[in-house]
Amino acid sequence: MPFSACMRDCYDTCSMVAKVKNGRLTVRGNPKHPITAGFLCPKGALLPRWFHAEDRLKAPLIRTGERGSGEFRKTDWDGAIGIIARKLRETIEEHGSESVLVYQYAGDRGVVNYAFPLRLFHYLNTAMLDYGICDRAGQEALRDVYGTAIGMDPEELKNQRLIIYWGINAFWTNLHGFTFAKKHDLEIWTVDVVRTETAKRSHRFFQIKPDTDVLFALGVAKVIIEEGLYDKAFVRGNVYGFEEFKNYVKTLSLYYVSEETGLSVEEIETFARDFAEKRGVIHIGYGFQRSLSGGEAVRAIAILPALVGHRFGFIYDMKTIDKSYAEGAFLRTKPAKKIPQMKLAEYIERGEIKFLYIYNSNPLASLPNQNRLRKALVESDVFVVTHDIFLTDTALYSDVVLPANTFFERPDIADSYYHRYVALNEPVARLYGKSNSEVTRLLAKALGINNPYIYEGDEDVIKKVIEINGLSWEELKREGFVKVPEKPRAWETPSGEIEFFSQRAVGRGLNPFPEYRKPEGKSPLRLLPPTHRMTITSQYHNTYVMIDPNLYINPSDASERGIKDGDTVEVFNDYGSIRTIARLSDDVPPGVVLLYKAFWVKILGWNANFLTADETVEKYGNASAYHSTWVDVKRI
Ligand SMILES: Nc1nc2c(c(=O)[nH]1)N[C@H]1C(S)=C(S)[C@@H](COP(=O)(O)OP(=O)(O)OC[C@H]3O[C@@H](n4cnc5c(=O)[nH]c(N)nc54)[C@H](O)[C@@H]3O)O[C@H]1N2
Ligand SMILES: Nc1nc2c(c(=O)[nH]1)N[C@H]1C(S)=C(S)[C@@H](COP(=O)(O)OP(=O)(O)OC[C@H]3O[C@@H](n4cnc5c(=O)[nH]c(N)nc54)[C@H](O)[C@@H]3O)O[C@H]1N2
Ligand SMILES: [Mo]
Repeated sequence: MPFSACMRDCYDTCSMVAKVKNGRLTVRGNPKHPITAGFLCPKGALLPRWFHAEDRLKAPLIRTGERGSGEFRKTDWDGAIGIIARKLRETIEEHGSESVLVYQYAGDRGVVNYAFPLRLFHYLNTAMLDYGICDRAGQEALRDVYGTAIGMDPEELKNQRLIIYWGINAFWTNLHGFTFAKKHDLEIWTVDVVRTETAKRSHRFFQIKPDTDVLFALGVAKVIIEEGLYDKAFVRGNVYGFEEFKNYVKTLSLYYVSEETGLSVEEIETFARDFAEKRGVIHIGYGFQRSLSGGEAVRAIAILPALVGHRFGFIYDMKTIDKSYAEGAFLRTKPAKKIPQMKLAEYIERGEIKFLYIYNSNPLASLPNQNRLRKALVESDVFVVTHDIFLTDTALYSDVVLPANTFFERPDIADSYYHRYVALNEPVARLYGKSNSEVTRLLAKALGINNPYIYEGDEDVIKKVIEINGLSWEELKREGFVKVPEKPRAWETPSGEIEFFSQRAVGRGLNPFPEYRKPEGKSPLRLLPPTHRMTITSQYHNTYVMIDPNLYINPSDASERGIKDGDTVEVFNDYGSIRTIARLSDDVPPGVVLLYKAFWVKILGWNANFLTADETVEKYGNASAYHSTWVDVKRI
């Protein structure tokens, strides 16, 4: 049976076995894959529903009404590609190649389908995205301390005693990782603002106030150092700036840490003592670092595993294979103008983007401050092309919409940002639409481009990437996955050591040590917009429907506002306002409200991103700050 790889933007990158019988797709987890372990998450198990969805796009569309109106006419592929090619050529002639932007993200993580279209845009020397939506602040922070954001192979957890899920709802977002830790009998702790499903299944839960992680981690470090619990030989031989760091935390009062974080002094001390004794490993989440203090928090947390003698005692990112061949940046003849992903609206407002080609992403659901982005699109003359499987909100605001196929319909391979396996994906059927690479080739042909790289076949690209990385094609074909061996590596910092005193951070004008800033907002309640169990950002909202659009609020905040469970409420701030149902819950602490991630606006009429902050954290790569959002709520 053919192997599939779940291409979703998810830690687990599952290897699956798929088949189509009597026209219906069935999938199951590959039993041999050590992380997938023969089972799928609830979203994976429903993939056939997504694949067979009635509302999949079947023909290219040309917009006939206002942006967002949903008025389109159908056309054929030649017609649509012809229009796009003509417009692209005209735009480049009139405004230069840098007025063209390709906006893509991880809607499909296949090496070919993620990267191949970029070959065309590199060849045309267009502007490119500087990614900042997801994990950027943490990337920068870990580089400040270790010179890399690539941590431990999670399979090494077999030999560990304690895993801490710090700001990650692993039971929802990394189910196979969470199950692996359980299976190997690790002790599990969670640090989160919300009593999540992960927290409920952990041995210990540290419920922290938002944005105070920097202080908590520094407080823990202080106890470990001052009680002499750290690995002295390791620190002496491998840490840069330990004495200065020790002096830095000396002045920190644990009472202050307790007051700010909401954790008792005893909780901070027992965390420190048990963490040191059990030499804990920390899985640092992506969600919580999307805030104004996220980078500083990750820097502080990153210090803890090193104190107890781990060379790379964190899990954050994993880059096992070199995928640059698929992307083909070598086709450029001049350096790329980089546009920060979070500043899309600002660049459109300034008239710097005249042609926008979007694939693998749904920015009209996923970017913050939707009112601003939508207004910018409506008021500008930017020509927008969207290539997607569905008529998303982004598609509704586009001039041309192209139907995409799914990963069940084409070959590819995928790596994971969590584990060390590459998975094979073989096509099982063809229903509708074209792959990202097919569209690239059609467009190149219509533009009269002759460069052979842009016409390379998917299978050739896949085999070349496998070869470049020294992996076995035979093993991949036989098992459906192959493990990428880990090479010995050093810390890629200026000193070559783990930098508690970060020279790289100083180079960006930051304090050498992580700094705490009291979180402040204009409105009284902190809005958290985290992941939902049944979606991947906006994906599956239309197909799985089991979404939860309610506002979760602590009973004390609700009663202050006269709100009862089930009441309709307005949630508002300077960015916008939305209406939904309030649910009273002790899982969210006082002062905090929660709305799940980035659902389809065309279904709900709103989503959390009509409220989220579009500020960026400049010193951490213009990273997003979704979690630094404040709102108020009233009953209506
Ligand atoms: N089911 C599902 N899985 C997914 C996704 C999805 O949408 N749904 N999305 C995928 C993507 S794109 C990503 S990036 C990952 C994200 O994976 P996670 O990092 O697990 O995602 P989030 O739910 O955004 O954030 C994790 C937690 O951070 C907590 N948090 C918020 N503020 C703070 C804080 O100040 N301190 C602390 N300690 N915690 C805080 C939130 O309460 C939340 O429980 O998941 C991937 N997997
Ligand atoms: N409120 C709030 N907003 C958030 C976040 C949050 O925590 N809260 N998290 C942020 C994070 S971490 C991330 S990573 C971003 C993600 O934001 P996006 O990149 O916009 O992610 P998705 O919503 O998954 O959209 C992916 C789109 O790609 C399409 N697609 C899937 N496969 C293919 C394919 O093979 N070809 C083509 N052409 N299209 C395909 C899907 O149908 C879908 O419409 O969202 C961010 N937005
Ligand atoms: Mo993400």
